[in-house]
Amino acid sequence: MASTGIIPTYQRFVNGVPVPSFSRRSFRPREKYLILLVFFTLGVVCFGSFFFLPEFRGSSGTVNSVYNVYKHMQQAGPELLIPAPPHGDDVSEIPGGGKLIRHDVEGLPDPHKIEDRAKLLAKIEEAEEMDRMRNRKVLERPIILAANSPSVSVSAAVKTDKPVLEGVIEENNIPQGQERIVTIPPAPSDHYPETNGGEDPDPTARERRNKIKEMMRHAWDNYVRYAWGKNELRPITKRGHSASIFGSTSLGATIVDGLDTLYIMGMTDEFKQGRDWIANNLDITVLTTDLSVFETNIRFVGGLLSCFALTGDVMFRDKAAQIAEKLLPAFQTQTGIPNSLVNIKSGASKNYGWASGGCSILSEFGTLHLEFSYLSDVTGNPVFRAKVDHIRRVIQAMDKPRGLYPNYFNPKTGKWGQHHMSIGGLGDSFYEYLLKAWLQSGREDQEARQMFDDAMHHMIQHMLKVSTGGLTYISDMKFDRLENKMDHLACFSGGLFGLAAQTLKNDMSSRYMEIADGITNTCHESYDRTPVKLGPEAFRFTDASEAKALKSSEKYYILRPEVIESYFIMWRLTKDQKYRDWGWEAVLALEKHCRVAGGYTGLKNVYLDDPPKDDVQQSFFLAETLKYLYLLFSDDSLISLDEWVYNTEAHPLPIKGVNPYYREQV
Ligand code: DMJ
Repeated sequence: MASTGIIPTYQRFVNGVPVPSFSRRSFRPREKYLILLVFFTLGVVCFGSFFFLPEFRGSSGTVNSVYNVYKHMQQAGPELLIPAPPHGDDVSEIPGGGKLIRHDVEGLPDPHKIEDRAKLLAKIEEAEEMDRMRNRKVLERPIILAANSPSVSVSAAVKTDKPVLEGVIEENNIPQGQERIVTIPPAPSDHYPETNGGEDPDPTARERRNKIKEMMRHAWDNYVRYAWGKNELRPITKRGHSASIFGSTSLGATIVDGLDTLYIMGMTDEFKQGRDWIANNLDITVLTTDLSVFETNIRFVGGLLSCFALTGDVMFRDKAAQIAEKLLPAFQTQTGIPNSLVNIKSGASKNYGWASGGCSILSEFGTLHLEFSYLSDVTGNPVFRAKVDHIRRVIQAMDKPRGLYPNYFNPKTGKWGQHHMSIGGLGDSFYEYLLKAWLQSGREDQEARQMFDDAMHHMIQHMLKVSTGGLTYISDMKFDRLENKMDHLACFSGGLFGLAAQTLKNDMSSRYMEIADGITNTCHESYDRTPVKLGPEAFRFTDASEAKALKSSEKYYILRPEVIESYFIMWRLTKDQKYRDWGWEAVLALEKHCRVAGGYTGLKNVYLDDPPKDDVQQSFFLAETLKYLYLLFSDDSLISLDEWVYNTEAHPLPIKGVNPYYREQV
């Protein structure tokens, strides 16, 4: 008799006769449903438990959790179901250093237990490292062991817990007194070490440095008060301002650009305030507008990477990577040379129409190398370095008119545009990044140094001039014609030649130093020959006039840093007091003519006693001008030139192999 109850009996009947269960071939539909239900419930419980494991619990909700679980399962691969058998004498790296050996002999420790132990050890090490980070003062020098043994090679660096300097120094490799050292890993914390030191023994220098810190406070506080989150401040009308280079959106450019200056000056509260704004608000992925690849790279990517290096806070690194990824579509051109502008939403990119019929610009595509290389090293993602290496290959393979690099390159045809050459606007930082790529690489990127020396050789031959009054300058060149003018932008080259002279002693170095001294002097003259003692945007050399602007469109000063940058570098290299004196003249002039109640403004005509003001506090005033002034009056240990290289926006990036703050992914 068939069961009529609600609960099934699982007894089958054939013609009313009970059939023994062992002879059954299949289940009844109700039984099948029940078994399926049991398996389904078990599956849900097992899978769901992943989400409650503390390791997988995401801080930002379900989507993260699902993604984390998915990632972990992906990583686990087949071992998720079948544990991998012990496999020979398997040696694996333990995160944080050391080696783990798994044996394949029965009775020896279970490999999974060893792995657990390794994970535990790694966690302990991580916790200890965080403790060390909390207790360490930033920019503290690593422990240095005297280089007694002349036989230790630079590449045979010893990895230890502590940064150690040892070994021989070779010309053209690591500078005197420097060696390869262990890098400090990124830290997930926001417990920043304080910036200490850098105080000069000279009391006047200390006093002046304090004054510059006060200027930074004035610039920053007013930005916070009147333009917080906007790109820049209008210090007279006391509101936000956005130059076209930032698109129309508020991206907090002043925060990102000025943040490492706050850090270096030890303005901890302000730094924290800026850091939190970046963490919570900076998101360029929502933009629908065009951004300048160059400006976004040097100010945003460079600024964030500098803060990452200084603090170890991975938030900065991740934001930098997120932004740089959004720039990558600009590289999708026939030659791989990026366009100037990229639309963040669509990925479409283009060049400026005025740039020799839609060319890419040398100083723009040539000023990505430092940030992109470093980004690859700290993220472990090779895509960024591949892009700039490709640019290098394309440019290097090109024929160069008289050995010079024109300012324009057509990314579609692979040909140069108009043959205009300059170490000022449109060319400048391309040359800067050749020298600095070599420095940043710990002097391993010999190709970059060679390209720099070749370019300078031809520039000296064709474009370097000395005026009737004895002023050294580098003119622009348009096809065969020299234009006897120098941009304010070109004044950084005083420091650049100095750095080139000092970092490699060869047959060019003394000539480089003469030029460095000459150009920095000329740029100072361009300041000194104005009533306000701040220099014009460009100055010319004629029979009647030297180092003065002649066109009204060249007479403005927009708080630019380049002249002061050269004072700073030349001071560090030569210790000639005149560079500090000139820097102080600039401070007095800035205070007298550019400081207003709401911050600092540019001037429209430096040849007037009381020039009209432009009402813009440029973000590079905080990033560069004030930073270089502060460092000019600090001692050499603060952001040492032996350990750091400044990107073109004055954001210091660590030198590979000699600076423990390099923090590459290992
Ligand atoms: C800065 O944004 C950078 O230095 C860039 O290389 C050109 N100059 C401006 C400031 O003058």
